[in-house]
Amino acid sequence: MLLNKDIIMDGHPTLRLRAKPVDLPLSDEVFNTLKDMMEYIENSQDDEMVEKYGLRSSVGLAAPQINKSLKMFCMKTLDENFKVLHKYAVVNPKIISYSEATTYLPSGEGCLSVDEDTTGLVKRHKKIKARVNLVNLETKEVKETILKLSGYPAIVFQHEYDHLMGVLFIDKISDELPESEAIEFHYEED
Ligand code: K3U
Ligand code: NI
Repeated sequence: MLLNKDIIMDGHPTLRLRAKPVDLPLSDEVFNTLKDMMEYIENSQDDEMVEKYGLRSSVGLAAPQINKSLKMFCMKTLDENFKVLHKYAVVNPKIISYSEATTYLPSGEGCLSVDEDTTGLVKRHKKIKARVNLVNLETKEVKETILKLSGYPAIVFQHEYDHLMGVLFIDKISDELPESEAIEFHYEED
């Protein structure tokens, strides 16, 4: 089971590498790593597990963050309307097109590999289209898929994708985003 101590922090050289493509078919080792990454995200969204293990809540985790320089990440989040679940274990993704229109999270982005107190506004494409290999974490089946995402899930995807390129959100923080439209999203429904 992955814990906070397994996550490397800004300053570690692995976070600045371009990750290597994952060999397909998936090895058992890589498959088990993806399962561990998704388990971390799910545990981090469970109040009891957060309390018990002191986890930092997250909606995504990329392999470089656990010191594995491989092109793969997991994400699990609802869309901004709390309607559609976007749960993906992604291998060798490539963003093939994106909207000119941009957006950002008005509450700012954070990152498990950056000090908890650091947040910032980051301009992201509002819509993206990516070619990915989606891994079924029950069956180990891998399916090449075109993912079309918009809004909050697209922001999470771009944040994780950046980790595979050696880029952190702190590299992209802007003070003002006049030409972007803030996404209407709140972490908790009260
Ligand atoms: O954004 C976070 C969040 C946590 C609980 C509920 C809702 C949101 C926490 S930070 C996060 O999830 C990072 C994870 C990282 F760094 F490992 F990739 C991903 C992320 C943060 C902000 C915007 C998009 C993605
Ligand atoms: Ni991050």
